[in-house]
Amino acid sequence: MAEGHAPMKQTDFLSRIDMPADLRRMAQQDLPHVSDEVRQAVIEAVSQTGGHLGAGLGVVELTVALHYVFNTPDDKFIWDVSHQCYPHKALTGRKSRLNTLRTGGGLSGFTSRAESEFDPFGAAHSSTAISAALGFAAGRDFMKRDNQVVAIVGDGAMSAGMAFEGLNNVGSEKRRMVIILNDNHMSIAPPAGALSHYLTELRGFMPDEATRDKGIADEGLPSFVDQPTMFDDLGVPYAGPFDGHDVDEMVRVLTAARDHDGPILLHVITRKGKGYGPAEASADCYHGVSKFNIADGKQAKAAPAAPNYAKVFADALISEAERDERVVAVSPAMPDGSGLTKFGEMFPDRHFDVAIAEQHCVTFCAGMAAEGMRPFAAVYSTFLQRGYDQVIHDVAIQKLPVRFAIDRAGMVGADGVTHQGAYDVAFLGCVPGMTIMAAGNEAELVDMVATSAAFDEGPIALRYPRGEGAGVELPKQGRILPIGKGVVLREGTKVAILSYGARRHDALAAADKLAAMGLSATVADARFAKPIDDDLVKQLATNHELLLSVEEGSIGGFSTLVYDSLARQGLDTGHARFVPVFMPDIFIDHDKPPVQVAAAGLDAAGIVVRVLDALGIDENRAAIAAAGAGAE
Ligand SMILES: Cc1ncc(C[n+]2csc(CCOP(=O)(O)OP(=O)(O)O)c2C)c(N)n1
Repeated sequence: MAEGHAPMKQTDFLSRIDMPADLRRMAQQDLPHVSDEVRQAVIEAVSQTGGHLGAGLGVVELTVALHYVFNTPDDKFIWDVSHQCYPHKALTGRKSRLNTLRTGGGLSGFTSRAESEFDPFGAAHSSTAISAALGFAAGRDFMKRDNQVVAIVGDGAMSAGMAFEGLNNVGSEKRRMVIILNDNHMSIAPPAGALSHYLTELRGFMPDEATRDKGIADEGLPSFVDQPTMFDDLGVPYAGPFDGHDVDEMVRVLTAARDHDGPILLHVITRKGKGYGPAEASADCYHGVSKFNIADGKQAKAAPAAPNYAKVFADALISEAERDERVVAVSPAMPDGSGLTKFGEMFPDRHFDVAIAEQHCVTFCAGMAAEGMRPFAAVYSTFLQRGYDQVIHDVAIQKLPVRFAIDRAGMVGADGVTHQGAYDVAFLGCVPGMTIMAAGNEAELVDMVATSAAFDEGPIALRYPRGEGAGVELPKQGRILPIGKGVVLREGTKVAILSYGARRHDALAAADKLAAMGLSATVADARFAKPIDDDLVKQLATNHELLLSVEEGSIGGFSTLVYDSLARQGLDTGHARFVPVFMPDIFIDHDKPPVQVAAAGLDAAGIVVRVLDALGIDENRAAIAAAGAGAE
């Protein structure tokens, strides 16, 4: 519950606000009440949908004050990561749809240009706001407009190289813009790195309320730090620290910042999860939650039917690390999500949380590999995109054995379009010398961890999806797989399905359905996209009428490598017709993962439909799809 106000009053203020202009007509003394009601609305909505809660609760007063002071949408707010934007959505015409957040067809969990003119820039990957805001400021100046631009950046996001690149440019460009450093002393996990220590020092300079009031009254944008900060030294004047939960203080400071000429950085101290007891009490401040019960904060999590892939990965890595002290694990700010917290507890000096720094993570691993270590870079597929040049330039060209453990590969569900793990096979597949594997199930993941630990010949990647495994038995110890070799799972005659990765169970289920229709299918698990198993491709292409590749990845990935194998071996004509099944070539929005998979035609029913289409068999496709959706 939001603090301080009885439920009766909850909608007295927010019900009068549809757009920020309505808020700006209110008296400043009403803003604490507005804040309480916004907080309550966010808690209620997220209790029904799940989503990012802690970050939004921490910026309620800041958001209310921002919309009170600035003239949105002419003035631009650029929310970094933008997982904290739910209060902003509540105040910008989307209040009635808050309970559709992150659900199919509902509001995005992030800012989205397509969704609202109050979202001038979309984000979900961190640390882009300063660069984008400077771009908006430069564009404004060229267009001779006079609107303000505000970047709101968390202390975690500030740890990334891109944030520093932006600051470096802001300090020399000197354009009129506001950077709000929203310091809640949390990333997803506790913040890592030296910047975090530095900010802790700055926070220590925050004086009491009376001194802050006097400083703001006297100077407008005072710095309470007793010497120039690193931001001042970079040419971006620093003001603060201020109390981000004091909405009056925020209004006064933001008004001064709005009228400031040139860049200014406001150091605003907030608390992640503020105003909701269970969030404040939890270690991760309810960064991301499932649906929950508001009264006690208990999250509705279905008991998992099988261990999730991240945990299986981490346990397998622990087992390798126990046998080999050269095995180390590196996570860019996602130790929990990657399952590595336990690894860190067991091997504190062999686990590195390098903060939100994927580029550094990759090159740091390259250095360790060059020195003879066996580093695992545990990075989500979507975030590895940021370390791509490092993969090529620092790792692959130098043939360094960095192990890329690529989690959340494939559909990610509610995080949606920005987080789909779609592209890794495509963007790694074109890099010379990469070895690329995908786990067909969690047992194969254990084998692939062992295989990569033992592989010193060059870079190697293993991809695995978000969520639960297929429920198969796990080996006690991983086996080292033969590099570049797939495996036939079931023999058939007419159709061959070559599965790459965790849609393997759908390929097998599709073969069952086809068998029931009198169509005999072979199913193979490719295991490797590169080097691809040419012999297996040849065998499947020459002994069947139809060859399907199945993968939960984008165009240009595994299917392209199968095409290439067929062409290189002269099998592209006069042999099996080739049907590539991959994710549709569109940006896929948020929804439940099974819905996304079915819509993409990657479930068993979708595979069957592709087979029937290719064979020209006129069956009732809708009925097949419906039966498939129920059965899988
Ligand atoms: C490039 C990138 N890497 C990792 C993430 C995952 N991630 C989402 S929010 C977050 C922490 C952000 O911390 P901070 O900026 O302090 O914001 P807070 O959640 O504390 O408000 C991380 C690591 C991401 N969104 N983008």
